[in-house]
Amino acid sequence: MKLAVLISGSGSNLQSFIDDCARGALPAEIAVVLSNKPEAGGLARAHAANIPTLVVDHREFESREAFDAAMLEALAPFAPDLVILAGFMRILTPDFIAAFRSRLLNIHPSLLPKYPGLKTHQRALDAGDSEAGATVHFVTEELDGGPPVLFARVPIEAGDSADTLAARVQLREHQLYPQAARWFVEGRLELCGDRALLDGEALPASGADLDTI
Ligand code: NHR
Ligand code: GAR
Repeated sequence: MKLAVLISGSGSNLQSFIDDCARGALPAEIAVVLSNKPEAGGLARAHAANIPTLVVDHREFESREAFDAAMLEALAPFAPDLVILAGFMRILTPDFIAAFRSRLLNIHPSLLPKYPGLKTHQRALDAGDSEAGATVHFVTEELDGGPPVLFARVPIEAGDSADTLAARVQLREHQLYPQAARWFVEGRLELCGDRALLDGEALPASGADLDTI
């Protein structure tokens, strides 16, 4: 199965995919890495792993529709079976989502449905939450609202800042995301209407818990 990984930043989640593919833990090939930012650190990770890269800079387009059309055109020759949003920071238009419906995953740094959108760690701290986490979900038109697949909880500790919490959550992300992708690559995970199915059975509304699978 061929993956396309979309990034905007350092690409530590991309690295977990590169490493898992290399050691055979994820039976897939990363066909291409696309960044909307020319300076994204993840591009160097892709180069180091001999993975083709694309830069489609959103600032060069007049509209979200034009930007998404350019990404679709750039990705088309690689014919990805699964598109992985890994710290990709541009909201996608319905046309992009339609092109990859049911084969588009995101990792979001909160326990969805809590804290969709940005600044999740600061919001969890401000709310006095005792735990945070990350959730892998199918991407739909509704921002961070597509069916959850798999989540991992992370404790919030006294003295945490958004940065220390983010670092703790990211360590779990690197286990969580390849596991969800593995289910998809193995043909066990599918999107059916507004539910995610694993082995043909509906997953819980908040997804499966990485600690209990
Ligand atoms: N697109 C759709 N249609 N649906 C989702 O669920 C999406 C999506 C695109 C990205 C990732 C998401 C996250 O995990 C994601 C999910 C960016 C923003 C955002 O507000 C919000 C959520 C997510 C990603 N982006 C600003 C925008 O105007 C730009 C912010 C920036 O460039 O730093 O696009 O959190
Ligand atoms: C990850 O923590 C991911 O959950 C988050 O950005 C980070 C990317 O790190 N995603 C979002 O905030 C999406 N809006 P990485 O570039 O090192 O993988």
